[in-house]
Amino acid sequence: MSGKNEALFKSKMDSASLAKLTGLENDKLYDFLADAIALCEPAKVAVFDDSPADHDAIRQLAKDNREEASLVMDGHTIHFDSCNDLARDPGSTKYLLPPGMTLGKGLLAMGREEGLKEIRSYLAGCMKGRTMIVCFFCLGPTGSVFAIPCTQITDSGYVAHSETLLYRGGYEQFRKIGNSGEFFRFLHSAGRLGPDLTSIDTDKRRIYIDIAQDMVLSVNTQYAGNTVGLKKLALRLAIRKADRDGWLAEHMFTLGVNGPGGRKTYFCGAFPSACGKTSTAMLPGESIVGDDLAYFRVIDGKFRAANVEKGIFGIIQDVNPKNDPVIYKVLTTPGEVVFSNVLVKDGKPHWLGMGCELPAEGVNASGRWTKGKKDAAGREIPASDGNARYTISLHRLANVDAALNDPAGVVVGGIIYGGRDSDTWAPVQQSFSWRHGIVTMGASLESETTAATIGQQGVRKFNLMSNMDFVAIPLGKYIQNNLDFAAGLPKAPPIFGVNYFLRGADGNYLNGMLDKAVWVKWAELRVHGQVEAIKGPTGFLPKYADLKKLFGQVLGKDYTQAQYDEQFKIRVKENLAKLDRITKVYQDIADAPKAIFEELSTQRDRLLALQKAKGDYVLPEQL
Ligand code: SPV
Ligand code: MN
Repeated sequence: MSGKNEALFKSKMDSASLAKLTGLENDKLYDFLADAIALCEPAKVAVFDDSPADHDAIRQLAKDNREEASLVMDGHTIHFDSCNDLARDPGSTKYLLPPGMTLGKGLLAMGREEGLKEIRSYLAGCMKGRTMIVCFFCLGPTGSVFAIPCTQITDSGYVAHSETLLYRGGYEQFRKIGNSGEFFRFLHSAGRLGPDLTSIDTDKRRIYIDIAQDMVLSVNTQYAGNTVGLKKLALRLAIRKADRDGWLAEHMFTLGVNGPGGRKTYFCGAFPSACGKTSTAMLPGESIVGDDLAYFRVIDGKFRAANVEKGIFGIIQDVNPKNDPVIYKVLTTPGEVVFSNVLVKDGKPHWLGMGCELPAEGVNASGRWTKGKKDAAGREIPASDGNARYTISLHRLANVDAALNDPAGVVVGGIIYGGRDSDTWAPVQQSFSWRHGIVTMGASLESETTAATIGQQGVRKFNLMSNMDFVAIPLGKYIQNNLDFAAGLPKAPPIFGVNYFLRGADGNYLNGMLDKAVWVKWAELRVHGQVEAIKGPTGFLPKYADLKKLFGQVLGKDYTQAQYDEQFKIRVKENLAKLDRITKVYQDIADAPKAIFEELSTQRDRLLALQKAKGDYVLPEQL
């Protein structure tokens, strides 16, 4: 450590913190910290390692800072964000580009120098009178080929506490990398705080990704998606690192599906929000490895995935004993849970869709709340926010998979891409090949955004592999990396497309909430070649008899031919319209791989041929 850094650190920290820092022998880290101290001017600096005592101290700090308050149940705390700060802010999240570099269409970026100047002006002096927290976490299982050590500097005990729940400790990992290894750096400040301890200057909220330095700076915000460095901020850096090193960083869950004879097959799945991602990852009777982020690597010729995280930052709305019994139990029993932006009454958390009547008053992100309270724009404020969340560690769940921390990750048997439309995609189908799946499923994901009024079509939003907000390299390159990833493998995992949201002529959903359990079991059998399928124009479709059997086995439900026909009939016209929309998207992307246009065009040929022969709506039996 340089004498200058040492003197600065000594002036700000106690001997225990200094010893932890000295133990790391990492000059790049010391320079990062010294710069952060000089810029943010904290009253003191506290360094935390992976020990339970230090994690207790972080938990306590979140309470001492009054960013979290204890609820009546042991281990439960509540955190509120500002009313203007309840979700990720893609509009204020930008890549900082060195001179001469471009990322292409669809990625928000600005010049590095200009961006650093702006955000550093907001960070200047922001921690006066506060404690700067310095902690270390690891993306992926520690000691594994997936592991990326990270350091988080923040003035928020809530951010650090969330990270202790969501990520594996990284202090020991830092010791291992010494002076030479790569690591990601995150500097965050909540900025000026109001009397309720929430960020005031949310109009100056900035999340800037300094890609040249593997560093993210974030200020004037508290919402975890903007502040917890290892979550979506690190995903952007990881996508760049994966591009450099030849692997993939994906916005995917990892699920273990139990097959016949005690076999377990792992699936990774990408779904835009509100398309059924968590409920698929938490399917009853299966096991969860992760609900949000996966790294893919080929190891010894096998396609393997690891959960980047070890916890869940999940949407709480509609978690109830009927639909999510496992999560509900964790949220209603003693043990560590951070609730955010729910309604609190008498020290208890309440949220929309929890399965019981909510109190008519209490405290929520808007402050004291009574039913009917309106916001500044005159809109009624709901009891709890639609993006209110819970933060827990995965080990609390009864269905956590034993391989969660396996340094080799799990072998991926299949990939699932889940969209949301009322009238186009079949409930489940399998692609013809890796390339066909990547292009017509992953790179064609759309989700209807409106709470579709009966009969009316929702507004469809394109979301490339559900990773659109996080792709940090040109979009075409990202797709090409996906296409190439499985190319050298003896057997690429089959790719499945699912859609849980088809509606009938009466506007009602054609499927029950739990039918996805059947689709996943069918996919499991397909991975092992144990059921046949019907070749349609957009993929392999299940046979009625196989689904009928699975509905009986998995859900104890009957499944009629009429239901099957309505759900799986090929909607030729709507599929052609979708192809038009997607083709248009890619015509606008300068580096879109040729494979995209080839796959989309052959899919169109197949659909047109079918339309000519059999019309706009065709039953699988007619193929
Ligand atoms: C998502 O929005 O995809 C999340 C939550 O998983 S956030 O941390 O906000 O990204
Ligand atoms: Mn996510």
